[in-house]
This record gives sequence, C-alpha cells and structure tokens, in this order.
Amino acid sequence: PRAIYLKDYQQPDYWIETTHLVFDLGDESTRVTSTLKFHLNTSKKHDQLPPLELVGTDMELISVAIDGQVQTKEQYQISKERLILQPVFEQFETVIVNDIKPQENTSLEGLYSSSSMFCTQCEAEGFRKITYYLDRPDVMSVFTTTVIADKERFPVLLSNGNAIERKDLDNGRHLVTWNDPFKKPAYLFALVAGKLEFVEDTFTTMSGREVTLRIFVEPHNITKCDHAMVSLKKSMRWDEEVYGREYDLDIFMIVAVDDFNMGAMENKGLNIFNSSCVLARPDTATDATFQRIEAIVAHEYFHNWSGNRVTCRDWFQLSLKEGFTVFRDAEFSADMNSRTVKRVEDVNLLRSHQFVEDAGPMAHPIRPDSFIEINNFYTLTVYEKGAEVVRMIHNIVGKEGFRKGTDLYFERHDGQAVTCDDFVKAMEDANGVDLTLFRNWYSQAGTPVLDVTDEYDEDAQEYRLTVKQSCPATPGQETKKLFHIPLEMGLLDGEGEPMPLDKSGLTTKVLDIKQPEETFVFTGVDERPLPSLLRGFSAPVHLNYDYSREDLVFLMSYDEDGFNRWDSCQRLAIDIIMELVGKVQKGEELVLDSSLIEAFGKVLADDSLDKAMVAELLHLPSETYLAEQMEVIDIDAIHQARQFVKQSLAAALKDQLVAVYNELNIDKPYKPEADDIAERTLKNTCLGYLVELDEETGVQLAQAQYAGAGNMTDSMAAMSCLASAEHASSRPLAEKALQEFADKWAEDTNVIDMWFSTQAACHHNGLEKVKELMQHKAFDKKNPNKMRSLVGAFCGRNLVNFHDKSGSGYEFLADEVIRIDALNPQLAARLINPLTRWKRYDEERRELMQKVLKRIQQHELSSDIFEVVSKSLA
Ligand code: HT7
Ligand code: ZN
Repeated sequence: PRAIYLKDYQQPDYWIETTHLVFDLGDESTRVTSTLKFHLNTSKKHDQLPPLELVGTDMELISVAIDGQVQTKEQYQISKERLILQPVFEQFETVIVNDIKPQENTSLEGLYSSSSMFCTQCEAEGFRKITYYLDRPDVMSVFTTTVIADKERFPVLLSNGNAIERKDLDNGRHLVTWNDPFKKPAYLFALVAGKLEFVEDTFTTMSGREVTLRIFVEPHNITKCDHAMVSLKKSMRWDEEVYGREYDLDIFMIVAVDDFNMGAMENKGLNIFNSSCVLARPDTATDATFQRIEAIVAHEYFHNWSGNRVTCRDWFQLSLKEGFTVFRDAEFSADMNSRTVKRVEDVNLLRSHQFVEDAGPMAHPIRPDSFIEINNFYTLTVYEKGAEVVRMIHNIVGKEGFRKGTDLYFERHDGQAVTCDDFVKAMEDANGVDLTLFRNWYSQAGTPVLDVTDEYDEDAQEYRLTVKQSCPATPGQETKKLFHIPLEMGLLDGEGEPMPLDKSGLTTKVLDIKQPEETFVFTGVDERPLPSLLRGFSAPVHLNYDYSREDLVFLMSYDEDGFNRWDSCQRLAIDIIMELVGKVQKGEELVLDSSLIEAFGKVLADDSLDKAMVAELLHLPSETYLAEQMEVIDIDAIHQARQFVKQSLAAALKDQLVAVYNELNIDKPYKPEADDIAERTLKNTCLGYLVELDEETGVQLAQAQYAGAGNMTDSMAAMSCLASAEHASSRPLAEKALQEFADKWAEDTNVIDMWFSTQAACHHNGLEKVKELMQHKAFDKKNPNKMRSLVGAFCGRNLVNFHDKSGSGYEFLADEVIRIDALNPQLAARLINPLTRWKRYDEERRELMQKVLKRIQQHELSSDIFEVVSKSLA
C-alpha cells in the first residue's frame, strides 16, 4: 500500500453530469447497469483526450459501451482496481454492466446484506465496490436510481431523492425509481431494500413547505422510533433558527440496520443508521442512549448543509464537514440540555482520547497531509479537535460574526466541493479578520501546551500573567510554527468575587496568544488575585499553572465559569490520585487527603447546583486520562489508587450519598428530559459510590433498584453496580441479575450488546469471561456492534485485565484483529487501537505488545491495518 498526498491533488479529467443506475437484486448476485454522461474538464490543459480511469473493486465486468458502441477487450484496460477507457469525444455516454455479490460482502462497504435487507455504505470509498466510477468527492452528479427486487421479500425499495416511478414486473418482482435533483458525490449515494415498516410524521419548513419524515425499521422495532422522530423535528427547527438552513427535498428518510461500521451516515435524503443509534424505548434504552440518539440524528441531519449541499473537495478536507458538523451538533445538544454539562462531556472525551491520539504514532493534523487508507482518518482528531477549531473561530468572531461567516460560506459554495481554507476564508471575508496564524491549527498535529506563570506587584497594584506556548513534536513534524490560541480568563479576589479586568469592568476576557511568550499586564489590581484560566476550555491545549490544592478548592466554589469549577475539581482529584499512585508504587500506606472529601461533601450538599453538574463533579477522572499523566503508564497502580479514592470517599460520605440517593429514588414515569436525566444520573452516581463500600448497604440498594426498576437506565445502572461491587455479598446477586437480564432481553440485539459490554468492562472479569461470552448464542463474530461490545470494551475499558502481565490480552486482541481484518478491515483497524500506544508502558509490556504487533505484520493485511501497524512500530 502507498500513501497519497494532499499536495498532489488535481482536478479530475472528466466530470459526470448524470448517473443512472439500475440494480437488479438477486439471490446470489446483483446486476448493476450504470449509464453515465461525461464531459471533459476544460479547466485543465489537455494535448489530447486523456484516458478515463474509473475505479472499481470486487466486481465482475459484464460489458462496457461508449456512445452505444460495445467495447472489445482490446479497447479497454482492466485491473483489480481500475477500468480504463479511451474516449474519442469531449462529451460521451458510457453504459457499464457489472455483477456484485452483496450477500458475500462482509466489509460493510458498498452494497451488502444485513439481516434480511440490503443496504449501502459508500463513504468514503465504498461506491467503487458497487460499480466502476469516478469515486471521489469533487465529482458531483445528478443521480437516478432504479431498484428491482422480489416484491414479497423486499416490498420497500429506497434510494436518494424523490420516488418518481413504481411498477410491478413479472415473476413477483417490482421496481421503484428514485431521482435526486441535487448534484452529489458518489459517497452520498444510498440504496435500501427490505421488508420494513415505518413511522411517519411531517415537518413544515420555515418557508411553509411540508416535508414527509419516515423512519424505516424491521417490524419488531416499530415501537422504538418515537424518540428519533422527535429528535429529527427538533434538529430541523434548530437548523432553521440558528443557521437559517431549511430542508430541501419533499421527503427525509432514516433506516435502521444492525450491521454497520459506525454510528450513522448522512446519505442525501436517506440517512442510514446503526440500529443502536436510532432505536429507543424507555424499557430498552438508557438515558445515555436517548441522548446519543438525539445528538446523532441531529449530526446526520445537519450534514444536509454542512457536507451535502457544500461538500469536500478531497478526503484531506474531511474535517471541513465533520469538524463543523460536530460543532453544530454540540451546540444543538447544549441548547436542548445543559450547556455546561455538554461542554464537560465533550472536553472529557477530547482530553481522555483525542489528546492521546495526538500524542501517539497516528497523530495527524485535523487536515492530514497524507494517508494510506482514508478510513483510518475518521478520527477523534478530525471530528472532535476539528470541532474545537471551529469553536475557536466562533469565539474569535463572536456569535453574530460566525453566522455571517456561515451564511457567506453556504451562499458562496452551495453545490460545490470545497476546502477547509474556503471555510476559513468565508469567516475572514464576512468579518474582516485575519486568520493567517490561526490556519496553523489545520496543518499541525499535536496538543499545544500553555505554561502560565504570574507575578503580583502590590506597590504598583499590577498583576502580570506570562504565557508561553509550545507544541511537542509529532510524526513527520519535528518543529512547529506558532498557533493563535484564544485563552479565556478571569481573576478572583480573596472573597471569590470576580475582579474587573479593565476599565470597562469586564470580568472575563479572551487573551489572544500569538507569540512564543507574552506577558499581559492588569493594572489597578488591589490584591493578589487567583487566575481562572482557559474558561469554557477556550482552546484544545494543555494548560499548566501551579495551583495549590487550596486554590483548586477555592475555584471549585467560587469561579463564575461553570466549566472551570468542574475542571478545578478534576485537577484536584488528579493531583491527589497521582500522589497516591506514587505511594502505591513505593508500597507506602495510602491515606486520602481530606480536601477531596470536604470538596465532594460540599458538592453533594449544594442544592443550588444542577444535578447533572453534581454528578459530573463527583465523577473521578478516568483511568485513561490518569494514564496520560504518567510518563511510564503503571495501570495497576492507577487502578489501585483510583479504587482507593472511590472507596474512601464512599466511606467518608456514606450518609450524604445514601440521603441524596434516597431523595432521588422516586418512582415516576420515564421521560428522556434533561431534568429527569440529571436526577437519574446523580442517583446512579451515588449508587456507584455506595457499592464500593466494604459492607452491604450499597449492594442492597442496587439489588432493590434492579428488582424494581421501571426503565432501562435504572436497571442497567443497578446491574453494572452489582457486577462491579466490592463486597462479597454482591457476587451471587450479580450473577442472578445478569442471568435474568440475559433471559429477558435475549431477542433484543441492542440490549444484549449493553449486557456484553457491562461484563467485558467490569474490572472483576478477566479474559476468560470475555472468551466465554464470545461463545454465547447472541454473540456474532462478524457484527461490529457485538465485537465492539465485547472485544472493544475489554481492551479499551477493562485496562487492568487487558494489560495483564502475562500478555494474554495482547495475544487475544492480535488474534481477533487478524481474523477480523480478513472480513472487515475498517472494524479491525479500530479494534487494534489499544495496542498502538505500546511505547508508553513498562519494558515488559512494551515488549509483549511490540511482539504481537510484529506478529500481525507477518500476515497478509488490508491497507487499513497495514497503515496502523507500520506507523505504530515506526
Ligand atoms: N459521515 C459518516 C462517516 C463515515 C461512516 C459512517 C458509517 C459507516 C462507515 C463510515 N465511514 C465514514 C458519518 C458521520 O460522520 O456523520
Ligand atoms: Zn459526520
């Protein structure tokens, strides 16, 4: 496999005006007939008509004709990945007939079968598994699609746009033709065929057009569509109100499928969803699932403008649509729920996982400059850091400036395939700002570091804040250029009151960091202040400032910025846990600093706080994030220290935890609404602490909650608390609950996945348990959700057991990756992730992980795994 480079980008030699596809879906194979109208790209210089190089894999060519002339084998070249034709006119039409085998397609790219249906996944380069084409996002065409299939088994035949013809044919077959009037790249093409039912609703757009909304599911899931429908309508309204963007077709469809590589796909007018990201009923889905569905439905819907109407010129520009759309969905969720809690969740994800990626062997800028396999670049960096970069632009130009910028961007580029730079340019032009230095965020990898120091001069009543920026080297980028970093900050006086930062009386402001080192002077400061830095996490950076534990407790109580109150609590917990990690390593006695107990006690007692925020404050930093604080990761010591802190807090705050638990443990009808979710989250957080006690209190509460739970949130929480509880009395109760749960939900594939992942992630369970669960009748070794819920959860969340000193976890993951790579490379390349950070572990584990990576390398690999393994070992 070879790398391709952004610097080599060239426009195609030909454009495709119209694409007409006919799919004849058969029992063994599917015949695809494609009729394409081409014309020469005259903006490029040509001495003679260039060859037409179409890409296509895993298919059998039946015939090819140009302008009605069937081409003989001498007239075209065909290889494993290409069909090369020689046109004789600047405008011409091709008719290509080829056969594909969707029933044998395990990669879940292109056309494939899932349960009893057919569906497609074309992003990024799946269309080339359907027919020979110019499968690149800058080639945009008007698609007409005819689907033919057995009417009894496939009564529903869907594609993009509007249905323009329906007809019954001979032999019990039927045909439906769809036309999508909007030009689109092939990656947005979709087809679905199956015995599906749908729920229907309507939405009246701001200009008064009525749009039909349909969610298609297999019949047994028809009762689980309401939440997605409500979420869709909220998203449509929000995009009109906040961005002035209206939906453009007469129908919008969502289809749920069980076999899917990611969460969902924004195909024009026909979104296809992983069933786990769309189906929910109070008894089958947790609050987290309800919220995830709302966010993903919104994300995919928002792509209709940020991705579909304006798309990417090439795949290096992926963050143009993904970073922007994640920013849009985050703002939507913030508006629908608690803004601060949403910010905390997103920053948690970024710091525990994206920062790790940005410091590892696969680190890349949000606009990568080269790749071997594009599927490896659907990363937290492109998505989440990409969204942070858009957020920084939003903060620099302000809310109204940002809207002016997006209006200009959509107006300028509607119907085009463009670059990240076009987005930044629209922001600059609409606001008269210069984002030259800011552009380095697009081209440089690595998490920048801000080292902040301060001085107070009492005589001069001056406070000086000095900020130094740096960025560690990343693969291929030894030295870095400067970043433009917006640093939002404020100052607190000794009473915890916000201090004015200038004559205008502002108490929070953004410092634009653009130099290697800068000092900001605040005058008229009559006492030594305590700085509150990086408010709202105004930039995706590491911020170092020498806060004492006392400072952090003070900020937790008084900072006017809600995000920083939470962050101070995290910093305090990290400081304390990391000190204990050192003690574990030295075999010293562990004692919990009382400041954390007092701080958590105060949080629990504070009735004025949003309950969701209380739950976030009580959440100890994850083992993954703690691991990032160590030069050489000692996962056992981290686990031991963190458990010790959790248990000590539970013991010290038992009465308060029980009181809050009881206060919130009220029987009321389930509603997936912010206030109710907050109450359940806090209640179950308290339960999570109480089951850490070395006595039966927590176990009994969990047992009672499990027995009486009226919704899946409480039931799952109680079951996983029982499974992870410390006290011996929990073991038989946990076994019983897990068994009952499996019996009750045996037929519900998404619920069973949660049952698998709860057990795989539980620190009491080792590899043997995972292997045992892989033999369970509900487990399917080819299904991505199943693999993620067992193998992914064990290797990514059950760190002490995955990193067992024997190396058994590593050997297991390597075996699974090799097996899956032959079937579904995209899935394999995601599962292998925990092995890629091998250099961060102790020597013994380093060697064991390196050994299995080298073993994987001995096999015949997909480009996906080849890229990840070779970059990891480099
Ligand atoms: N744009 C989509 C990204 C995607 C994908 C989705 C499902 C399966 C395979 C996929 N490859 C790439 C999803 C999104 O970001 O909205
Ligand atoms: Zn997306």
